[in-house]
Amino acid sequence: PFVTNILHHPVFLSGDCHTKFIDDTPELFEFAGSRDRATRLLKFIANIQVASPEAERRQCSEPRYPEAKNPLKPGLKQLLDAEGPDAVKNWVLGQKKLLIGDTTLRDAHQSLFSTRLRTRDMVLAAEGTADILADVFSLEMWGGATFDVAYRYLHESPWDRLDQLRKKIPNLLFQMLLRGSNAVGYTNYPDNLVRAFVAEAAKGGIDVFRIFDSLNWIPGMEIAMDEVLKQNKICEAAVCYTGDILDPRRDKYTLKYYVDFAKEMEKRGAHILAIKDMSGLLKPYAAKKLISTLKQEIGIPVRFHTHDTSGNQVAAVLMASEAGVDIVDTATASMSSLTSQPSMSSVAAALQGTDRDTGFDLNRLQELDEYWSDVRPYYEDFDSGLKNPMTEIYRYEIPGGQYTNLQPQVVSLGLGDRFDEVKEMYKTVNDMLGDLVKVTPSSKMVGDLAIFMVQNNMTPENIVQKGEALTFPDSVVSYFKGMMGQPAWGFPKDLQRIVLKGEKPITCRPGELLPPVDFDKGCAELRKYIARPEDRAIISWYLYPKVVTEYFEHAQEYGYISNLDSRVFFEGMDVGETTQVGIDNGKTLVIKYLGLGTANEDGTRNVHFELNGMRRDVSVPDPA
Ligand code: 3PY
Ligand code: ZN
Repeated sequence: PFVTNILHHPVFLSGDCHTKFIDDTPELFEFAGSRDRATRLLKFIANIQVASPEAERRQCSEPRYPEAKNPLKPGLKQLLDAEGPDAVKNWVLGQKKLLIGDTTLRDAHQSLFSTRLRTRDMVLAAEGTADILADVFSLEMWGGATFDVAYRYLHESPWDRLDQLRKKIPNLLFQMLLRGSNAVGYTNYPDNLVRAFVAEAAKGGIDVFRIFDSLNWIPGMEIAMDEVLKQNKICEAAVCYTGDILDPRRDKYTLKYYVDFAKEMEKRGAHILAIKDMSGLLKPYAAKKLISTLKQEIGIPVRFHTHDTSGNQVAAVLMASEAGVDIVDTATASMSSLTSQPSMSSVAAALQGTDRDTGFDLNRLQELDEYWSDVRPYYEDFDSGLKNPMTEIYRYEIPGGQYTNLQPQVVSLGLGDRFDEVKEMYKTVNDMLGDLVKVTPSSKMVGDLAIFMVQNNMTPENIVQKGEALTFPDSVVSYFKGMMGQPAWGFPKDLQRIVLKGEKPITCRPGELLPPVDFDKGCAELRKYIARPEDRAIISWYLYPKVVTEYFEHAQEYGYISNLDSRVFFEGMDVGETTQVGIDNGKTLVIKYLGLGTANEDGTRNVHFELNGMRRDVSVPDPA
């Protein structure tokens, strides 16, 4: 009813769409309450029950929750808010201990189970986290792939995640990963959209922005860095690490390359320089060399981010610590290691009694480890299942997050038995393109091209000839067009011609050509779904129009389901099982599942529940 209300409203039809219109037009809200929120929730559960009636549901016990035992003290968040980013930078430089960043709520689950961690499971541990991790440098809990995945697969708003965590964790610096002009997406966006996104994230509570470009192309970082500085937040500029500085045959990504980049970042006002080792390639002795050199060459704090795919990275962290690194990234032990970050407890234990002792209490860290080890089984279906460290990562150079996604992607294309070939082709493509930095989105492009070449039986020798007749994957076209920026050593010209099929590549910053987005237009579009689209919703819609539209459609159909227990969300309920769902105004719905009913002639099936003690049946389409 709302949709028709608004679309047929004369003011709307006149095209005059301002916030005022909604404020001035209360009749648009008549739909509110017309659809029963409980029924929508029951329908959501009923769909899961109907889709997997026989499935063996995983039994998970109630997690052991970490406790908040101490009154919260003002933390670095308060220092930043009161005195600004330079005060935080100087505080870091004055510390003797090794500072720790925690990635559990972002990179760890992105790299271990395809970014599926739900806000609810984060929030249930939030108060304990605020206490136990009171001395971390920052909590990485936003950005990267979490933005898209939250909307697309979890049907929840990443902004809501930010709000909920902020409320319960007022003391810690919140950090996000920002892909420069690609923001939290896979392609360059118009400058005004990148700026609006940064400003809104800052307003929502992000304090530290780790900014990188997927080709280490500095113009791709400019707009985002500039806006973070304008917002008076912490600008952590990242150089993506690839190759091997200790291998003289890898003569593109040398020590000098990284030092020059770091100096440029310092000159441009970065408060922190991050070495972003997304594939875990910075070996222990290389870490020592790189960090001791950087500490001599630049005056801002140096931070080390890595993935432990090879099993070598606790050692690399310790070498970095010896070399004077200021901050390292780790994850809670039960969310650490392999494609994720090294374990916080391991690093803390290794440094006990040294002059770089982190000060963390291992017993308290264990409370967090226990919680996350109890929660992980909910996500088993998305878990990569990797069992052992792999030094093959030094050959393939595949980022932690991509490694766990590549296999299911290859399987879904029916190439499951050719995964080894795809990995080998990933390396071949990298060599063919001139040795690239591979991180989202350039890594996705390399992966897409590798799969495409395996599918079409292509080799570097025949790709130009065979490629004449083929349409290349979108990411590959976008890359060769220059829409991901410029690779330091240029494009292979023959291949570029074949991929672009006559289209002209660009050589400038894509943001100079992309027309600014018109936020009023996005606002009008979203009013089909929500009465008062907030700026954040409009920004999200421009980043991911289709995904965000589907998110709002889902919300219209099923309501906001983010308070649903994760076991129910992923697995459904056993007959006789009860679950409680908090809705607004402090109300709780008590839902008991009674079982599947009969199939109806119209292709639906009845599903029986008890809602707050009263029998409620809903019918949903039956795929069987
Ligand atoms: C992302 O861009 O999401 C990454 O984690 C890159 O490492
Ligand atoms: Zn990472």
